[in-house]
Amino acid sequence: MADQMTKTQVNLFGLSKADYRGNPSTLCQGCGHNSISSQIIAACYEMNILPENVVKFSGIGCSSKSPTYFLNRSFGFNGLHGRMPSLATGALFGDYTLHGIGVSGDGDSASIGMGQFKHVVRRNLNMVYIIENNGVYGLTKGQFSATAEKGLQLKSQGTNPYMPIDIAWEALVGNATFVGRSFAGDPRSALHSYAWGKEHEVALHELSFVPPAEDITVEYDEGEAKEVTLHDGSRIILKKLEHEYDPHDRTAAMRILEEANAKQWLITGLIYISPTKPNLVDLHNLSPTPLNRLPENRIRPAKDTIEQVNNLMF
Ligand SMILES: Cc1ncc(C[n+]2csc(CCOP(=O)(O)OP(=O)(O)O)c2C)c(N)n1
Ligand SMILES: [Mg+2]
Repeated sequence: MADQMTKTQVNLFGLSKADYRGNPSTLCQGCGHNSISSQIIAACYEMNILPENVVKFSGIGCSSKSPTYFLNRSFGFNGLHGRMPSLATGALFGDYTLHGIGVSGDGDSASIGMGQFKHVVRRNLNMVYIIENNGVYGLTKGQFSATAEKGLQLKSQGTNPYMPIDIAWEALVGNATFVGRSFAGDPRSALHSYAWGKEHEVALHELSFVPPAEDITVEYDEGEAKEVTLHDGSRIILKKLEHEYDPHDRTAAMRILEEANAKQWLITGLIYISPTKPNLVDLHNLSPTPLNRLPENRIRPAKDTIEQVNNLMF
């Protein structure tokens, strides 16, 4: 009996939570990026996703470093700054049977990588694209990013004079088929209770030379607006979508984001979903065998075809 009680819990694949972990995080303690990594570990374990069937992508930044801190047994590519979408497109064309998870930052996606972001959304690549938005270029010491609020004052940066880019809005306008937003410190953000989150928490962090900050956690209900003070002293107002909100209605989604911008709210919840639009793989009618598993003689064009192409007059 005692033996049974100490037995490690496993999922349908017989894997324990530890099988979904990565290396210990080197990010600052209390950083929201770590909470997101924890939730990715918990979600993949709970959803019985085989780590070997996952491919992780990222660009450059603290957030983009975080795939090292989850799913050690998965494939992973760390790309150039802002260029993760190209990398992901190539890799998932090569093998569309893999689950793609991309992790990027607001600098990586909304500043240098904005063009890439808009196109990967437009093409509806079959992946989950997470943007860990802290309003700054964290890795290079906290310059304002393109998502920083106008008028935001930071000791080291002065006042931000520019209008912010709303990434959820950009995704929606760009024809994304799934747009959701959460606050890293919302314990119920993963559709589970606070108790569940605590119980399933994964220690990602041990040591750091940056003074550790407390994790910011906030609990608020559907329809509720809640002000939160961040580590740098800045404040945001979170507003969770109402229970009655219909995420299938794109016009309503645009209206709510526009209203939120006027009221300076950060809307959280499932903003938009369109389950029926074809993704990139469907659009290109790829072969049932993933391209990376086709033998060379099936990939190479026939001799006649090559001759035809070579003889084409432009
Ligand atoms: C081409 C290029 N330009 C600039 C940099 C410097 N740089 C490294 S990370 C970064 C910003 C990262 O910001 P964000 O994506 O928000 O990540 P965070 O660290 O905030 O998570 C910049 C500008 C770089 N590595 N490569
Ligand atoms: Mg950032």
